[in-house]
Amino acid sequence: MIKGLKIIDIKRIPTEDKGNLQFFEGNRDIDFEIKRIYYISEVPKGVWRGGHAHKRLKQMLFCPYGKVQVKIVDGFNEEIIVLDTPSKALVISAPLWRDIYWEIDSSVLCVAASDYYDEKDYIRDYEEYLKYISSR
Ligand code: T46
Repeated sequence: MIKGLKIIDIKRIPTEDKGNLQFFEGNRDIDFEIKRIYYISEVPKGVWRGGHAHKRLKQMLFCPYGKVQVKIVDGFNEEIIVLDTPSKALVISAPLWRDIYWEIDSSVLCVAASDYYDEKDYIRDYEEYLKYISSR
């Protein structure tokens, strides 16, 4: 797996005939404090989002409903992680380029992030990203 990526199992508490409750805690299940939660919904099947990297932000991505494909690139290697169960999460803790593909209509992508929104933390141009990682 590309350095800076980790897959984790989100804890699940089943209740007979009443579904599951799942949870994770910042600084316990993931190694950062959670300052922001955001989620992406109502995306039609076949759409790509993302197309950027973050310089410092750490994130945990999970898909409680539906199926998305997360394509991660570190400038040399590529890895595809499929999020298709509410129990699977992808933790990204390095400046990695990502593209996300919606495999099922209206899949919900949720993100727990280590910091507040800051557009200056984004690199949205791939050539600029390659320069950024080679200068580190
Ligand atoms: C990521 C992937 C998985 C805000 O104003 N506040 C926010 O907290 C966020 C996350 C976004 N925005 C604004 C910035 C743009 O004007 O919402 C607009 C759409 O954001 P963006 O084009 O970056 O959306 P995605 O789906 O390409 O990327 C998002 C996150 O931005 C990014 O951190 O890793 O989801």
